[in-house]
Amino acid sequence: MDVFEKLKKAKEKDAKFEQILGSMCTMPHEVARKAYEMFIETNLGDYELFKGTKELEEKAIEWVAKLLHAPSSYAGILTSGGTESNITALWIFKKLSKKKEVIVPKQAHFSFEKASSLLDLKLKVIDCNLYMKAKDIKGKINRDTACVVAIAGNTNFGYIDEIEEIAEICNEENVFLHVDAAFGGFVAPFISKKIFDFRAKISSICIDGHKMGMTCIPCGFLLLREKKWLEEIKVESKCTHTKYQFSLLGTRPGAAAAAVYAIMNYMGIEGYKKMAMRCMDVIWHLAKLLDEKGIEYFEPELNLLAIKVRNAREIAEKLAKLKWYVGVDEENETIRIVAMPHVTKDMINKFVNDLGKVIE
Ligand code: 0PR
Repeated sequence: MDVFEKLKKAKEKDAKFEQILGSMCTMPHEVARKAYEMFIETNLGDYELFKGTKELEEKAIEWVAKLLHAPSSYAGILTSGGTESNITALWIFKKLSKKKEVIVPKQAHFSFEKASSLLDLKLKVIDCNLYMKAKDIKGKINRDTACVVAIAGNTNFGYIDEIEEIAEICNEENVFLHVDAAFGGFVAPFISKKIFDFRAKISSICIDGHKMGMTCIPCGFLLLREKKWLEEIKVESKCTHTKYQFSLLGTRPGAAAAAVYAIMNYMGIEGYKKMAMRCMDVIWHLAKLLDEKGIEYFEPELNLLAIKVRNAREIAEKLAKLKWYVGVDEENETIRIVAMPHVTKDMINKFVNDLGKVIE
């Protein structure tokens, strides 16, 4: 068999985006795909060889820095996504503070467990309800605290923590605050009045291009309030043209930088705003249909809606048999729908109809 025939056969086994309702990824935009292909061979690990690609990376970082109101002292890193960004933030703050405890809300993404294991950090998990409020961390910061993590768009509910208020506390207590906006970063600025970025007294923030940024996987950004903090992870890259690296990964896809640069320029703020509003329209449509059927859910804040069910795992498996792939949260007994750009009202209509049959 021709190898491309084999590839086709493999792809046939993959779920199609017309069936995927619980993912935070989406079909990359045509413009991003084209740019990715053009830069497929470039390596930002040796950026002295790829000066043009490096410029695109810098411009893409500038774009998100502006979106998130970074001060002029900022530095940014293009990463492979939320996991790498979160690990890198904690790596830097562990080194700067020389402390080993990190405060995270109960809803924090499991990438913080990876960071804790890799960096030998102790996670102090705040048992907060749905999202983290300022009062939840009162009295929790102590001499061992390196950093606090807050979330703008948590994985389970899409809720935004009380970041402005939490930032005030962290500032008073002199501890770093990292904001995980991997999911919410490309939606909240356009549809929410909440301040979760550098306008609050945060230390760092991550935002993912391969989620609501509509670019190709892998793409995330980590922004730091102070450029000098990058020195903590500076490594001499001895055998390349490039003298220093400031990232966890060595070889890094320049194609990711080109793709995200291209799509940001193509969409512009207005384009992302329109898309975020369209996604919210789909999520409100879902809420209306669930109301009509008397199915309970957690009120959505962003384009993510958690439906209350009796046995989340079982329901998700039944839905998968009908070729609907949703997120599963066994702890809260919910199934998660994320209205990513590929999700249409038509898909939602059919899905709610099938959901009704499954939970009967
Ligand atoms: N921070 C938050 C708030 C997240 O929701 C996620 C991923 C991450 C960090 C980590 O990002 P990367 O996976 O890019 O490193 N949240 C989703 C999850 O794990 C990602 C996802 C994507 C899930 C596609 C399913 C799927 O099909 O639940």
